[in-house]
Amino acid sequence: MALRVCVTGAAGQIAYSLLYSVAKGDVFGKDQPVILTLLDIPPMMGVLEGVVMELQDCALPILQEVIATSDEREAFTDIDVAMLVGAMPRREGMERKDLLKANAKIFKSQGKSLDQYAKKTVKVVVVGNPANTNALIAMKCAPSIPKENFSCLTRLDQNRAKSQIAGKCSVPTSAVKKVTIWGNHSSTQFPDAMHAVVVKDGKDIQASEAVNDDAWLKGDFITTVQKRGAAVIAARKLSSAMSAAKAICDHVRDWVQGTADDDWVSMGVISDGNSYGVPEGLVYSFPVKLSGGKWTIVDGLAVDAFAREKMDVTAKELVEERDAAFAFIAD
Ligand code: NAX
Repeated sequence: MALRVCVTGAAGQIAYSLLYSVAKGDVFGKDQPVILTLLDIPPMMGVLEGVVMELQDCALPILQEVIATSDEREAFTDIDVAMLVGAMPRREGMERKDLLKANAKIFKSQGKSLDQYAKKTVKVVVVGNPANTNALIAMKCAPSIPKENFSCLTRLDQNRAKSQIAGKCSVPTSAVKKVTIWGNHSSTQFPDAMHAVVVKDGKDIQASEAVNDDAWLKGDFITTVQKRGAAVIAARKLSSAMSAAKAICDHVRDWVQGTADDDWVSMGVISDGNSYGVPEGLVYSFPVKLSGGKWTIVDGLAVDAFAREKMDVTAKELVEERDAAFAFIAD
C-alpha cells in the first residue's frame, strides 16, 4: 500500500529539496511506494506545475502519484503524514504579532481540514514559522486526532548543534549523540550539550570532556546555533532550505522507524506539565526517544541553574505566543 504524504508550501524553496528526498525513499524506505499531495496557494499553482513536471522527470520508482492542489480537502484526504511547510513569511514592516496572526489563521484552517479529512493516525510535522505555536493551533483545531500526532521541527537546530560539536572535536557528526534542543524554534531555544556524548577512539565520552572548553559550550556554541538561521540568510540571501529539508526527513524517518538505543532526538511535542517544569499545553522541544511510531520524553536528566534559566526563558516566550495566537483564533 502506498503512503499518502502531504507537503504544504510545495512550491517553496524547502519543498524543492524535500520532495525529491521523500520521493526517492529517504524517509519511508526505498521500497515503500508514496503518493504525494502538494498544497500551495492559488497564485503558486503555475510554479507548482513546474515542480510536478520535475518530479515526473526524475522517474522515481516509488513515486506512484503526484496531486497538486490549492484545496485543503484534496490535499489532506486520507493522508498518513503531513509536512506543513507552507506559512506566511515575515514581510518588511510586519510586526511579530501580525505574523502570528496571519499564521494562526492558516494553521486554524489546516487543523480543521486535517480533523475532517486526514486519517486519525496521521503524523504531522509543522515547519512553517512560528513552528511551535502553529503546531499547537493545528492540534487544537483537530480534536479528533491524538495530540501526540502533532509535532514541530527542531531537528534542524539539533543537526546544527551536532555539527558544531563534531567540528570542535574533529569527529564525524555520527560520533555525536544525545544533543538536545529545548523549547522554541526561535532565538530563545536552548541548545544543550551537557548530556551529549562523543565517540572518540571507540569510546563514549561526555561532550564536555571531549570539547574541553566550558566557556565555548556555555557561550559561542549556544549563540551560534541560536543564530545559525540568520547567518545562513545573511550569506545566502535566502533562508535555510537544503538543511531544513534534510532535517524534516530525519524527523519523520526517526518518528516512523525509531531512534537508536544509545541516542535521542529533539522534537517539539505537547507538554503535559510533568516534564522538566515546562508548563502544560505548549509545543515545546524536548529530548525524545521514538519507537513503534510513538515518542516518549527522555526523563531524569539533571537540570542545573544555568539550564533552568534558559529553559524557562524559552517557555515564557512560548506561553506569550500561545496566548496571543489563541486570542486570534477565537475571533
Ligand atoms: P518559501 O517562501 O520559499 O515557501 C513557502 C511556500 O508556502 C510558498 O510557496 C507559499 O506560497 C506557501 N504558502 C503560503 N501560505 C500557504 C498556505 N496557506 N497553504 C499552503 N502553502 C502556503 O519558504 P521556505 O523557505 O520554503 O520556508 C517555509 C517555512 O519554513 C517558513 O515559514 C520558514 O520560516 C520555515 N522554516 C522553519 C524551520 C524550522 O526549523 N522549523 C527552518 C527553515 C525555515 O526557516
